[in-house]
Amino acid sequence: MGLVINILSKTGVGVLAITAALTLTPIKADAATIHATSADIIVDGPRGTANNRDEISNAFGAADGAFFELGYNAVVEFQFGTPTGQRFFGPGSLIEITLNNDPSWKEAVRIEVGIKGDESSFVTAQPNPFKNTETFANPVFTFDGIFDTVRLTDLTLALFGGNPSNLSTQGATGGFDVDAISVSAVPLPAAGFLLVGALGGLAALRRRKRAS
Ligand SMILES: [Ca+2]
Ligand SMILES: [Ca+2]
Repeated sequence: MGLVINILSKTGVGVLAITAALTLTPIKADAATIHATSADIIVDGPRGTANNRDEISNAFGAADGAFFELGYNAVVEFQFGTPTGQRFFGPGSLIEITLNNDPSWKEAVRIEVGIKGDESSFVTAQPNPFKNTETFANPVFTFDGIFDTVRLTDLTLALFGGNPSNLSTQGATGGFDVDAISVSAVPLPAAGFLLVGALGGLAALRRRKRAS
């Protein structure tokens, strides 16, 4: 038995250690980018209809030029990944359809992140407000922690004015136009269990080796 355990400890432990290393490595370095895959309109607001901007699924997936207009003062919560509701960390990216287009079509949002249904968990991301008039090399928003929901609150009317009763005129921009939102996926629980399993296996093998 001593020989068998010895071989196990030399080969098995090596494999387990490599498994643990591979499991850990991608967490921060090459975290998968996940896009919005579902949304709930918490507070609706007046928006236009041109270019299918009233279609919320235009805000899902990677940036493609199709967009969803939040509507003045609207509050919308987005979730991410497949299956949706995946946990994530920052930074995030928010693509507005006329980004970097000051002075036309000025729009802004407040970005918050939190755990769905737990109001006390929500924190405000930076920059706040997030304005499409700013020049972004990369339209990034930042925050600390792990969450499952990005909440956008339209601030366009409050910051830039507009005319909610006539969304078809120049200067009445409607709310913020969301082409795409993305964040970094927290690896699925399976990865964590693998790691725990590997470490548990290591400890067990060490105990057995000592016992022999
Ligand atoms: Ca708009
Ligand atoms: Ca889009």
